[in-house]
Amino acid sequence: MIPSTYATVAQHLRESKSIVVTTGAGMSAESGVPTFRDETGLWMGYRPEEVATPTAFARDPNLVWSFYRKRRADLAPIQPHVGHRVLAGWQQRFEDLTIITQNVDGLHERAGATRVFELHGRLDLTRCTACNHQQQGLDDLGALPTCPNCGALLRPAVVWFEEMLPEAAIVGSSEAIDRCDLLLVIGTSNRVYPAAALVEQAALRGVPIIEINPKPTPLSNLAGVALREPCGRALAGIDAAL
Ligand code: BV8
Ligand code: ZN
Repeated sequence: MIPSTYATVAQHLRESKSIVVTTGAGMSAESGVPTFRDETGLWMGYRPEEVATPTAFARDPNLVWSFYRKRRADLAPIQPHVGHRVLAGWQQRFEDLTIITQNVDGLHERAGATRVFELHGRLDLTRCTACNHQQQGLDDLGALPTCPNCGALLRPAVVWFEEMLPEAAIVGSSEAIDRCDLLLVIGTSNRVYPAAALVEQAALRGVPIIEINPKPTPLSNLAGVALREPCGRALAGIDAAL
């Protein structure tokens, strides 16, 4: 017996021509990546808005880099879970399915997803603060790495608070939202903008919105269907109902 909500979501997917799935830190929770705002809302003892900013990095590059050095080390052994694999499989099954993620862990791509907009960059990419040098990988770069080209400090190639999102990602995401006739919102607290504005943009178009999150969010009122459960189980259940 398939619970109605899985069958309902499966029906929406089958009837849609253009699907967008937006994901946040909750999408990676079942892979063992800590979320930002669950429980204490602290991020390994810090508030994200206090360490993930250019001001914090300028003020104390050692602290900010040590924070990312630990997250990079923690990410190295982590694998995508069934939910990442289901979404990647749906990109083969459905004609037009775009994933828009706030996550910087690269797990959608590792699971085989092909069309992914990464709004906030990637933790496994490091770039120079002064020239256009960048390097791929999660190897330990030491306490405070400097650029092999010009000697300036290196930084994680992620989007910090108060920084603009990559133009191509935000334009591509907005176009996907303008084209879609179904939006799944998975594992995000919908607190960070402009990522959360994409959900509001879809709602303004009257697109059916399905939220998959154990807890409600400030934008839950925009969702016609809410699956209040972990996304790995929900996505596997919906996939079985297709
Ligand atoms: C911008 C990369 C224009 C870094 C991140 C004042 C000055 C400047 C800007 C602002 C300001 N006030 C507000 C802003 C805008 C600001 C913002 O939105 N602030 C918030 C805090 C209010 N945004 C920005 O600054 C953006 N840039 O606006 O530029 C500008 C420029 C200059 C001046 C003004 C404006 C940049 C935002 C990007 C920040 N970078 N990450 C890094 O990772 O180190 S954000 C960070 O939060 C992550 O990317 C994360 O993904 C993201 C959002 O969090 P969520 O993904 O939603 O995660 P969260 O933990 O919150 O929630 C997890 C959810 O999962 C929960 O709901 C939970 O219930 C659920 N869950 C848990 N387990 C599961 C699950 N769901 C399903 N299954 C499970 N198993
Ligand atoms: Zn350099």
